[in-house]
Amino acid sequence: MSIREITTKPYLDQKPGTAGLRKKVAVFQQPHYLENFLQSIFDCVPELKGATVVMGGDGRYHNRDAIRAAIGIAAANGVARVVVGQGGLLSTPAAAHLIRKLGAAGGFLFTASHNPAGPDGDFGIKFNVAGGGQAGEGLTERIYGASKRITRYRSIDEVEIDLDRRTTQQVGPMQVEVVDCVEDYAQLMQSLFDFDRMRDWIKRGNGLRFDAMHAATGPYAQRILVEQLGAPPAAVLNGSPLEDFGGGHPDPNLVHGQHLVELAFGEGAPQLVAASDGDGDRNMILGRGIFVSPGDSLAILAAHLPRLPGYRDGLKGIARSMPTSRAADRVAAAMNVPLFETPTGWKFFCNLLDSGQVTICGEESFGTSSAHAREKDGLWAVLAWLNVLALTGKTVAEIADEHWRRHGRHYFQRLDYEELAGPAAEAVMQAFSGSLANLQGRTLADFEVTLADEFGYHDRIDGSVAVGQGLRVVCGDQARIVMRLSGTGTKGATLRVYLERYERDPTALHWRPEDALAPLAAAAEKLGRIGELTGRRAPTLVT
Ligand code: VG1
Ligand code: CO
Repeated sequence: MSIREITTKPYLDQKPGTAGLRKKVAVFQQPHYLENFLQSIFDCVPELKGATVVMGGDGRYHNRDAIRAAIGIAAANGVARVVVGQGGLLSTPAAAHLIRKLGAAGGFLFTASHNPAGPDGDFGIKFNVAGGGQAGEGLTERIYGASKRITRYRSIDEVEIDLDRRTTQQVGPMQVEVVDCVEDYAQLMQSLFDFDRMRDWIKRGNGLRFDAMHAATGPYAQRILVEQLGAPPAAVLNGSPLEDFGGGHPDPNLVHGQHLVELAFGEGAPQLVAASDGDGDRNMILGRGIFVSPGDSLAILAAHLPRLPGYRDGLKGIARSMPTSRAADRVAAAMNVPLFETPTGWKFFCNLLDSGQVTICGEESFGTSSAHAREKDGLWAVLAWLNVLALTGKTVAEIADEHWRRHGRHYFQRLDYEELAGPAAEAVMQAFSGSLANLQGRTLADFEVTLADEFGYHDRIDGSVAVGQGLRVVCGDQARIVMRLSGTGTKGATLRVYLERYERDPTALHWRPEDALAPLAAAAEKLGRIGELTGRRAPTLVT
């Protein structure tokens, strides 16, 4: 193996967003673009040398080429062993688990999550550190800094690797082990949930449908739901991973998962209808005639978790991202465990998980997971729900209803204004921010404003501070409006407006969220002057 030093010039746009670096495929295909970023990681993380590194992706277009390039760069940078999922596939949670299980020094996850794929779609890379969690803010900044100064990268001449054969191959002194992408993950799930009980539940004829959206979770769902839990093969929809995700948009929400909503609300609906996203870290949960909002899902799972095998010791604490509904706060209070509020992005949960302070975490963006991994985990959430259904013998609607009657209901909606011109999106943030100063004590849509500020986070474990993490108007426990700009888009700017309203009167538990939240939507529009500044009369996406 001959190592080459290849001269390169920096690209100045390799700043990772909320979760990794995401760009159009064409951007990643520019000469040395991917190599520059990978080498910048190696330059900032010397621990990778002589260690094990995990690699895999969500199977999208450019995945195999990227893995080959990464193997070459890893070999030239002195990595001892690369462990890669067969076919180049690993869901994000499975990769996080492998990193942890193998004691790897890190992992490269080739994914742009739920963003569409194909030659005209998006590509991306997440770098996860030892332990399995995403690189934190500090390291991410250093990598970005290195990418702006890079002048050379190291690679080897030819990488000849068969990604489809489960064997150990040699690339110079480096070992490349191609592993079954599901096995370790499936074992982990078996250690957390009551598979016998879930099998019985399915055997008794309770219907289940899981949509893998032609992305990473297909093989996982096939092995776990069909082969291990005995669900009929038809229970898994779109189970074969495709490079373009079948032309779809693997974002499990009310818009891109509308066919699932129709299924759940239609005649003879299955008891549980679910989906995950491109890289398998998000989840959507529906039952007969009901959609479970992600904030409710977090709260309900937290309340039930101690009854599931992997969590019998009880909960240490619950964490949620700031915009996520405060339904989990009620459960934490009732269970007498701490509740942590962090900025958007899973990386902010990792220190809390590592230090054993929380057991379950969630985000409103269809992300839920527990201390079993350092990433959100779509299939985990589906199995947790399945286990709760099997354990209680109740329906999803009954479980949600009981929860609301006990804790009250947090109506929640997120309004996304996508592909805005950057300055227009900034102008809305400015307008909203400008209105915060004199809001306190005033009445907003019938609620009294108790706090209006910009959210910042002080991580007590590593002392880091994250500022500018979203603008919020809080009306006590009653209501909230939050505004922030997305950090995952690849086209223009996306403005996210989050609305939340709490009701505990038994007669107010079954409103339509859009009706319950209409006054807050109007208030947000007014404070941010959204229509005037963006020319948009309505959001592009409501979830
Ligand atoms: C979005 C979500 C955030 C999530 C992130 C990555 O970020 O809001 O909650 O952690 O995507 O999820 P943003 O900055 O666009 O709002 V994934 O499934 O893309 O890894
Ligand atoms: Co994802």
